[in-house]
Amino acid sequence: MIDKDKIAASNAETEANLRADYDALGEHLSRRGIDIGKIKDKVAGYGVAVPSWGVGTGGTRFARFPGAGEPRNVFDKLDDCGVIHQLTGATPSVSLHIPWDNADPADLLAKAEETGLTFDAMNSNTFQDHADHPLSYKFGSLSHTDAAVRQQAVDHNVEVIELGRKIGSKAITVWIGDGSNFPGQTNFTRQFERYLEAAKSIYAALPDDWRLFTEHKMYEPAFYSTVVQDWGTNYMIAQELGDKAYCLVDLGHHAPNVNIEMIVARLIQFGKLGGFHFNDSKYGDDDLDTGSIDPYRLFLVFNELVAAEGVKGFDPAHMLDQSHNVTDPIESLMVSAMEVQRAYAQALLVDRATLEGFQQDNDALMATTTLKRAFRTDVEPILAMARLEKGAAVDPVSAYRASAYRAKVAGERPEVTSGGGGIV
Ligand SMILES: [Mn+2]
Repeated sequence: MIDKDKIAASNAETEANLRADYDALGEHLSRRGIDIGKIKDKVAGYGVAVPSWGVGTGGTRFARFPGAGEPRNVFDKLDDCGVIHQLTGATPSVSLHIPWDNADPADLLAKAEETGLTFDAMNSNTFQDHADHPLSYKFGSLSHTDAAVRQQAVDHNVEVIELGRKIGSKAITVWIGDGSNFPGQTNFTRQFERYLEAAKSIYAALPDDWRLFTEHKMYEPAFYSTVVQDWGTNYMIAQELGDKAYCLVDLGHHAPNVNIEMIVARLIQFGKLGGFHFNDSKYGDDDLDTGSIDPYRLFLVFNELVAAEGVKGFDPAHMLDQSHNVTDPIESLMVSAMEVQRAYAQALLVDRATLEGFQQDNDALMATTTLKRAFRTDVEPILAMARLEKGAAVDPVSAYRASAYRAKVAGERPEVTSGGGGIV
C-alpha cells in the first residue's frame, strides 16, 4: 500500500486550487438549482468493482508484452487493487475469476481485510481447459453435445459459488465462449436447449441471497455463431431461470453503433438488469479503457441508471472489465473508475423534470440540449473533493507515480515471461 503521508503531501499541493474550483462550480450549480454537496455525497458513496484480471497486463490474439512488477497470484492482485482503491476511494471491491484466482478462502479473506477490500461477483471459466478437468471445452461447455462435459462445466460453476459463499460474494457471472465457427456445425436450437438445461442446474445451486448474472457477447471465440450472443437471448435465459437470474451488460459485447443505453432501459423496465462490465471499444470487443472512446455513451447509460434510482429491486452490479496492453494497469483502472464516477456525476445533474416536459412537448432540440448541458459540465472538482475528503488522492495518477509503487513491486515480483498470446 502507499504511505498515507505521501498522499497527504500530494494533496497539499493542489488543495487550495481544488477548493477554489469546487466553490466556483458550487455557485454555478446553485444557479441551476443543484446542491453541489448532495452530488458530492452521492459520488463519494459510489463504487465500481475492479476485475482481478485487470491488474495484469493483457494482450491480444497475437502477442502479450509483460509489464514490470506484474502480479504473480491473487494476493499480489489484491495488493494492486488495494492501491487503486486507496488512491481513488472508488473501487471498494474486487471481482475474482476462477480458476485464475483459486486460493484458500481464509487466506483470501485475510488479504481482503489487509487491503480494505470486499469481494464482488465471482466469475467462472469454462472457455479454456483446466489442469484438473479431465474433459476439454474445445467444442463448448454448458452447451456441449457430450453430457459429461456439460456436467463438468456445471460442477465448476457450483464450486465457484461455493468459494464465493465463503468469502462474502453474492453473485456469479457466467460467460461462455460456446458457439460455432462454421454454418451447419451446430443445431442452434438443440445447442441452446442444452445450455438452458445446464444453466438451470447452476441456478439450482444458488444460495437464496445470491444472483446469477449471464453475460452476452456477440462473437469471439466462436466466429460464426455464439450461444448467448445478444441481450434478447440473455433476457430469455434470465426469464427461463427465475427471479435470481439477471442479464449482465458488457459495453464491448455489442455490434458497433448498437444503442446500448436503450438495451439498459429495456432490461430495467422488465426487472432483469443485473449489472455491467464497463470498458470501451472502437471496433469490437476491444476492452479499451472505460470512457476512452465514447464518454457520451457512458453518460447516456448512466442517464438511464440515475433515472431508475429508487425503483424497487433495482441494484445493478458495477464492474470494470478491460485489458491493458500499453499502460500500467493500475493507472488505467484508476482512470477508468474515475470515468465511471464522472458519468454518474454528470447524469445526476440532468434536470429530469425539465427533460420530461420537453419530451412531452416533442421538443427534440431542447430535450437533447438538456442532456448535453449536464454532460458538458466539468464535474472534476466534485470527484476530486470526494476523494480529498475520504483521504484518497486529489490526483491519483500523480500520487501513484510519485509513490514509485510500480518500481517497488517490480523488485519483489520477477517478470513473468509470456506463455503465449491471448487475453489473459
Ligand atoms: Mn465482460
